[in-house]
Order: sequence, then structure tokens, then C-alpha cells
Amino acid sequence: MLLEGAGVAGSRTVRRWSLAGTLVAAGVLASGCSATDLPRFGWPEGVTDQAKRMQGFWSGSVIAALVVGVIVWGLMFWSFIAYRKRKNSPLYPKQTKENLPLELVYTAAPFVLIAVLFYFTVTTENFVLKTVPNPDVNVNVTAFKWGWDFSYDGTDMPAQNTTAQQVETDNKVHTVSEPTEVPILVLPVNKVIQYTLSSRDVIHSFWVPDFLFKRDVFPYPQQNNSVNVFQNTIQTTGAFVGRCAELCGTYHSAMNFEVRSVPDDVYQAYLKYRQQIDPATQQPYTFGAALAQVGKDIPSCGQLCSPRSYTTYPIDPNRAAKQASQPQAGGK
Ligand SMILES: [Cu+2]
Repeated sequence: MLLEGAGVAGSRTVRRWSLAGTLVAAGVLASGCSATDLPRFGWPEGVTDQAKRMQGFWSGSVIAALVVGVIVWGLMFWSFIAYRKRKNSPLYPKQTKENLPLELVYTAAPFVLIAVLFYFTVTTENFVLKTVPNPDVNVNVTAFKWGWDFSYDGTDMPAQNTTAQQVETDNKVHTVSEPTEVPILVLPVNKVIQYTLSSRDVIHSFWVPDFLFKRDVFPYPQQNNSVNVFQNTIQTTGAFVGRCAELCGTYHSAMNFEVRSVPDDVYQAYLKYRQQIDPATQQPYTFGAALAQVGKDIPSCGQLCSPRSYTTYPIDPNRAAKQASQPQAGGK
């Protein structure tokens, strides 16, 4: 009789808790909060749609883990207290075994947890890796020892272009690493950007920490069957440092670049200049000269049109140097 009473009280408690849980979930949904409004629990703040989605998944997973943790801790402390040794109590409390409902619960519950985590892992990963057929911008990223060559599809560089380190021999607008200059990859904000990666020599890795995403860059991606295309949408304007994340040789650490996420009118003006001859040099506008010119045309561009990178600076290739490389004047 006593046990039956406890069972009824127990199921009532369970019902109450699940009702409370449902109410909290409904409240969160009704308030219009999205997963990205949740606390980040140490997750860095990414700048792309994809990074935000990953953050939502991370926050949800941590909250789910905490809920499970609280339930487990609650059960632990409840049993410590409820079944503690009392005066005149028997040496051991009543031992329970072969309790089928209980065994079913603690076998099924972890499976449910894993299934839910698996579902959100797959849907988040699919979202991050999804590609649409017609991205707004196509950039080709070619890595080499030890720098980057960024080129824009659909652009046409004037014929005089002769960049010493240029990897591709096409007429596209190219931005290439120079020993004294960090290349700036100018991209429009809130547009779907497709990155097509390939390497001229060894394996490198394209990494922009603020994207919370990196992808190895292989030579001969087609022959290697490597998936060398990904897309993202940058949500905020700004400058974001980029690095090579695969140890690729002596000057691996010098493979810095900068992503400049700018409003669309600035991006269009930038590409327009890159496809014109700079009267000052009689050569096509370099990325720095084009940025400086756009900064004059569109003063609201401000620091975003700074001709030099300001999130990082070139590394001195002199091996005998006794000092760390220093930021350069007019940026970094
Ligand atoms: Cu590298």
C-alpha cells in the first residue's frame, strides 16, 4: 500500500515537472527568442550566418547537458539524504533489482538524448555546408608557399596586369600576398559568397577565426576528390584576420590575410577600380590603391577603406632578425 502511494505521488511529480518544462519551452518560443539569443557559454561570437547557427546548437547542447546534470545531481543528493543511515535502521536500505520499468527508463533516456543531439548535429552541419546554385560572389582562393592569391569571378583586369606572384594566368582581378603587404580580401556584407579553394603546392588551410570555420586547401582538388567549395554570408561589416591553419613549411606563420566585409556599394566601387588603370602608376589599381580611392569617393567607408590591413601585419622573412615583426605605419 505504502509503495503504491509512493508510485502515485511519483508519477504526479513527473507530470508536474514535464508540465513545467513544457511551459518554459512554450514561453521561450512565444517570446520570439532565437537560439542565438541564448548565452554563449564560452563560444566565440562568429560573424557569419553559419557561425551563428553553430552557436545556437552549442548553446542548446550546453543547456540540455545542464538540465540532465541538474536531474542527475538532484537524484544523487535526494538518494544520499532519503536513504542515509539512520539510528536503529538496518545495515543496508532495501535493495532493489530487476526493476523493469526503471531499467527501461535509464536505457531509453540516453538513447533519446543521443538521438536529439544527433538530429541537431546533422541539421546544423547541413546548414553550414549547404551551397546554393547561384551565389552572389565567387572568389577563388589559391594558396601557395607562403601566401594567398584571391581572384574574383566575373571580373576583367586590364591587360597591363603583371603581379609577380600571381598564380593564375587569367584576366580576373587578383589580390596576392606580397612579403611587405598582407592581402585584403574585400567582400560584400549580407551576400552569399562562394569560396573555391585550391593549392599550388602543399596542403594549406583557409581559416578566418571569426567565421568559426576552416577548410584544408589541397593541390589538385578535383583529382584528390576534395570538397573545395563552401559558402557563407557575413552578417557584419568589419575586418577579420585570416590565417593558414595547416603547417605548410618555413613561413607558414606568415600566411596572414585580412577579410574586409564592406557594404555592397563600397564593394562594387572597389571592383570597378580594380578593373581600371590607376593614372598614378599606369598600372591597374592595386587593392590598396583601390581601397584608398573608394575611401575618398565614399567617405562614410572610414576605416573599412583603409589601404592596409589593420587586423594583422606582414612577418619579417629575415631568419636572423632578433626582434618580432612590428605593425607598419598606416595600418598594421
Ligand atoms: Cu600554409
